[in-house]
Amino acid sequence: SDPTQGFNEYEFPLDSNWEIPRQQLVLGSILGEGAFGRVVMAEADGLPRSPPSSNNGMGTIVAVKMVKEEHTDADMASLVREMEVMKMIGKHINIINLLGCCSQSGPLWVIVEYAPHGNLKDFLKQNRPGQLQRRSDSDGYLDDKSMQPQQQLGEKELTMFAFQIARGMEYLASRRCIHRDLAARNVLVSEGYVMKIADFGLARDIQDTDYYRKNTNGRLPIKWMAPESLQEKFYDSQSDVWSYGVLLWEIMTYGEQPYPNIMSAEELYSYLITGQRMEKPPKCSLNIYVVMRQCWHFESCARPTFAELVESFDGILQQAS
Ligand code: ACK
Repeated sequence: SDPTQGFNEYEFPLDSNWEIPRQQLVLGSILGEGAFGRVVMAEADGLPRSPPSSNNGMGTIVAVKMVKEEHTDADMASLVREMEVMKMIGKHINIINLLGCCSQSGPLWVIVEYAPHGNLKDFLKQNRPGQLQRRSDSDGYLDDKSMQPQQQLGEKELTMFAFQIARGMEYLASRRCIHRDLAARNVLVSEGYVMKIADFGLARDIQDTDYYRKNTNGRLPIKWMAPESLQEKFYDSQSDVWSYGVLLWEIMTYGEQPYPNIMSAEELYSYLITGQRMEKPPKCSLNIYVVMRQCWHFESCARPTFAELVESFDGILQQAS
């Protein structure tokens, strides 16, 4: 067999704005695997764009996206497209930013910011009030040392999370980027509990993707979809606003599963078209529930824009302080 298989399988044009010498990266453990690829933690030396706070003289911790050994050409095309979308969109504090890439003589590595606290859904579940926390660096055993006092995730913090995600989405929408899968599982929690929207550059081929199939957690992503996406596979920034409303509900319930009794897309659509919506979560203030309900207007033009959502949360946060 060809020894270069899976090594120099593809050739990419050199983009000197983003290319980083491969020797500057030391790959570590696998953070996760998706359908198309893999995300690996790595330590990087001398990244020009690394924030000083994350560089303690030992190199910057980054996340590296790559395809798996058993990938198809379509998987590789999707990763390249994701990288190109990230280059085009530019930087914002509330999105996972591209740091660089290794594209020459070897496998394609797309280097992005690392978010140490993982995805928002699990983060919320781990920080439910009145729950003993297990430190992420513990050895897997629950003992006194691995318990930490309850972190204060109150309404103020949750509202701040919602505000930051609205800002990230406002930026993406201003760059003409439609996310199509906005949910707490696709928001990552960075240092200082900064919210960062992930996977916004993923090519989602709406015709080919079977959104009605369960994801890896056995859950239906349809529960985040706007009625027009369910019915006509139509997506725009206003359908992202609907999903943002469901994400807001996830935040205010500390990561509960939306519509627990709904089992299919047909059932969900008839629930929504008859005007039914999820109730106000117990810990959610009325003004935030009003915003949630505005995001769930059946008519997409009646929903607020992300710019208006940023304004609303700005006001809510000022009232609270
Ligand atoms: O949801 P997770 O725990 O967080 O599992 C997925 C997995 O890798 C596959 O996407 C995690 N992941 C992805 N990007 C990053 C990142 N930049 N920082 C930390 N974890 C990440 C993600």
